Amino acid sequence: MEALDFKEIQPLRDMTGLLELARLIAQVGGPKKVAVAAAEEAHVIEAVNEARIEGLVHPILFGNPERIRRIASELGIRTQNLEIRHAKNPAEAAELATQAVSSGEADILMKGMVQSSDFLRAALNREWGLRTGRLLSHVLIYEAKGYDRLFFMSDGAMNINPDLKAKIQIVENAVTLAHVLGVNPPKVALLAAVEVVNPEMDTAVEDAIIAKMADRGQIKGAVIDGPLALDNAVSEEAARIKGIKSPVAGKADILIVDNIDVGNVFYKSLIYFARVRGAGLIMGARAPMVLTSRADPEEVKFLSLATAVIAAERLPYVHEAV
Ligand code: COD
Repeated sequence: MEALDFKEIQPLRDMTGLLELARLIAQVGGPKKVAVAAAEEAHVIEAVNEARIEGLVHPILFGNPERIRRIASELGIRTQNLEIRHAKNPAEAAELATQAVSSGEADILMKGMVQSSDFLRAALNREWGLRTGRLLSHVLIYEAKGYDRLFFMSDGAMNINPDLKAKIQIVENAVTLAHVLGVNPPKVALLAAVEVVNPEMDTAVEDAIIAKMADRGQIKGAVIDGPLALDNAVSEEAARIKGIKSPVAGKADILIVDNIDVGNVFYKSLIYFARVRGAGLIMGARAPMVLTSRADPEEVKFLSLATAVIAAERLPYVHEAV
């Protein structure tokens, strides 16, 4: 019998399916190694420990060993099961965890109790970081009531105010993650407040340029349109009422926002008000990176790890196919 590989998969439609695939990958190939930068935070320890018990990951925790052990004990976690490595401060923990991934010792990098900007700067370090020459960007993956598909939203956590060139790479990174989760080709909506190209709205003009580039085959692997307002991107009825004729309208898988403020409020509204199950990954680096907000619920961190396990396994196949 041929060995089971994960080159071809069915499109994942919800977090339950995503978790099942992550479990299967770990069953077949063993747990992925995850290097955690500054692990002295309860939600992080809980999430990596749950993923460890499920066999998804083998965590290597960088930080203050005493504090990590104390938090773990308070959570009822047996510390002898954890691999802990000393770092004298969060910046050093970010450096050591990043090096564990860039040296190939670990498969996934995860942010703990360290400022996002310090964590990201470590990943961008020219000597020992995880740069590929591509833009790094954050993608949120979430499921929503009443929809039979996963949504991808970017970028609400890394790129502050992307220009046209950066926005194109943000689209491409989100498309790569959709392919990783079997959604191929995904439908991409470039979000704006309007669905007409208003010359006074620079970002809507950029959206129209990106859509035209996609039409001409300059961006591959996805069906792309914009500008589209959120309602007519995800509701076929809204698109019909507004008379929008577009293969993406009402059917979008990927939602691209203009800047970090829009994306971050979008992300946190979903998690706090709508209580959706979500996960976040940084794409574009040499390995998947889990960057969740320090206050994010443990489930977001756990699901992000599961997504990273799939990405660590499938990214080489997805890159091969391009
Ligand atoms: N991808 C690849 N390379 C990048 C990126 C990127 N997204 N951003 C910067 N670089 C490279 C630049 O090309 C340059 O070579 C070097 O990194 C430094 O660039 P600067 O000076 O523009 O970058 P920094 O160090 O000032 O900032 C980069 C951050 C990622 C730290 C910054 O963009 C940031 O703070 N983003 C917001 C993070 C955040 O607070 N998120 C909160 C939500 S969790």
